[in-house]
Amino acid sequence: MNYLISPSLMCLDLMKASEQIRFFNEKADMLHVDLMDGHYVKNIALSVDFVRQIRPHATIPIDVHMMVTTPMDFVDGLINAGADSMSVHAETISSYAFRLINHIKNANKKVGIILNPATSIDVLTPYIHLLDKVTVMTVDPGYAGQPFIPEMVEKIKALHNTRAAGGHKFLIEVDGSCNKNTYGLLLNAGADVLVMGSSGLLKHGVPIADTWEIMEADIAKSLSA
Ligand code: S6P
Ligand code: MG
Repeated sequence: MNYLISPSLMCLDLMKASEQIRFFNEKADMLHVDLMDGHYVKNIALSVDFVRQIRPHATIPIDVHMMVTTPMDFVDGLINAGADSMSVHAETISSYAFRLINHIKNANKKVGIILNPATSIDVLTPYIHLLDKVTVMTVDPGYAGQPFIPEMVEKIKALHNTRAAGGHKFLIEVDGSCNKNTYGLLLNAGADVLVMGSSGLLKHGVPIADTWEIMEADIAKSLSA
């Protein structure tokens, strides 16, 4: 089974950030950057300037997860900073969804929609044909290290079926608590991209090459079970 790995950079070990990003350039498929404004979620994480700083050092796509109340205020900054793709929470764009999606696409960037655990996949219907990626949050957004919400497995399956029925091409991504307890459930349900954070990959104090090897072995084991 094919899958893509997107390490969540808010979980980097900051004292080893450059070493870990160089490692991901060789091993991972994209870099997941959590942008938080302290308003949409009650936490503050990475920034437009963080994207600008890592851009010259990243050789794989930089994918930004925008946990902000007004995404339109940040999109041009991210485009200029060199982000390759941007995903926004469906609830934050209802008054300007098409303007925002088309603005990102017209800049030749990829666009995704993020669904909170409490948000139905039905919200995607008007613009589903325009999307490059849909992310199912398997934790409420805002923090790393939260418990997995098992109800999301059926949602991933439903999204997978909707994609097939409509002939769509978007990737299905999962963000939150991707680890040895959930890999099999998520990938068998239809996930293409795993966002890897504190529970499955970024363990401070353990060399990244070691945790990567463990992650790969755990995924292989859960797929063969
Ligand atoms: C959460 C954020 C995520 C976390 C990731 C961490 O709001 O969007 O990207 O960084 O969930 O993974 P874990 O394994 O700590 O849950
Ligand atoms: Mg995220």
